[in-house]
Amino acid sequence: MPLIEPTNREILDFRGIHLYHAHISNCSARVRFLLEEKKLSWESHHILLAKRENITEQYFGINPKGVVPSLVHDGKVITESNDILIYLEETFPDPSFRNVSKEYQIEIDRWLRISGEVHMPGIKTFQYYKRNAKAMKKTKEEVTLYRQLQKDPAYLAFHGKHDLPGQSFTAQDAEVAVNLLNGHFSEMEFILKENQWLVGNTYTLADISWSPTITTLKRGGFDFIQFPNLMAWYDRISIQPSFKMSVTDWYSKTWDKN
Ligand SMILES: N[C@@H](CCC(=O)N[C@@H](CS)C(=O)NCC(=O)O)C(=O)O
Repeated sequence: MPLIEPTNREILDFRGIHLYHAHISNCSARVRFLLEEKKLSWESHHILLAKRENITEQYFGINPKGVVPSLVHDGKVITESNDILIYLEETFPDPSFRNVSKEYQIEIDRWLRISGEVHMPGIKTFQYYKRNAKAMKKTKEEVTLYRQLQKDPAYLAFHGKHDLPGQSFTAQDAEVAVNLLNGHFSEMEFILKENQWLVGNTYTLADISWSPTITTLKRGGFDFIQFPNLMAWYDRISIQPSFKMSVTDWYSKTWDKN
């Protein structure tokens, strides 16, 4: 996993665990959830995406894609939520959520990779289509600043489809996203018919990574009717106090600035 060389040098002096995150963000939530499962203390740098607090030179100096989450640990920066899970697992292995056979570790890594791959074409596309509200649109000035700061072509293309009034993801985009996600949920449903957890019948990083995604999609009205075993798995995880504290409580918070 590549470490980021931050241009924002302020953070090099940070000691301990610092997390830049948003309250409603499945990528942020999976990291908060693992931190809670490992009982690690961390300092919160809460970013209000609706207020564009991520679209600043300072924040792009930490995360070159301008997205949350970003972890800073003793001055080292790690981005990409699933890479952060692996980093935390390797750095703080007790308790472990990947202490399984090599074969199962490969399977955990596959689920983490899929989680990363489907975020933009699946989850993010579905959510932006569903929440295509005026409030999410950027002003012309915000678009100009975003285009100056953002160097990643995939993010430029994604936000270019949505940012200004009159632009939006289409029902067809949403259908492609739903089909992509349903393909993975069908596989999970098949596994969870016979097993309690996604990999090796053991509670692992795969469960920790994917469960907050379900929270986000449920809030967006995603239809899970054909996946009863997946829902039972989600219920088993989401009733845990650690999940409530790190995921659902944050999702239900309101922020005066938001
Ligand atoms: N692949 C990245 C995706 C990060 C991402 O897109 N985060 C969203 C919130 S879940 C975000 O920051 N959105 C604001 C934006 O795209 O400008 C990860 O897993 O960390």
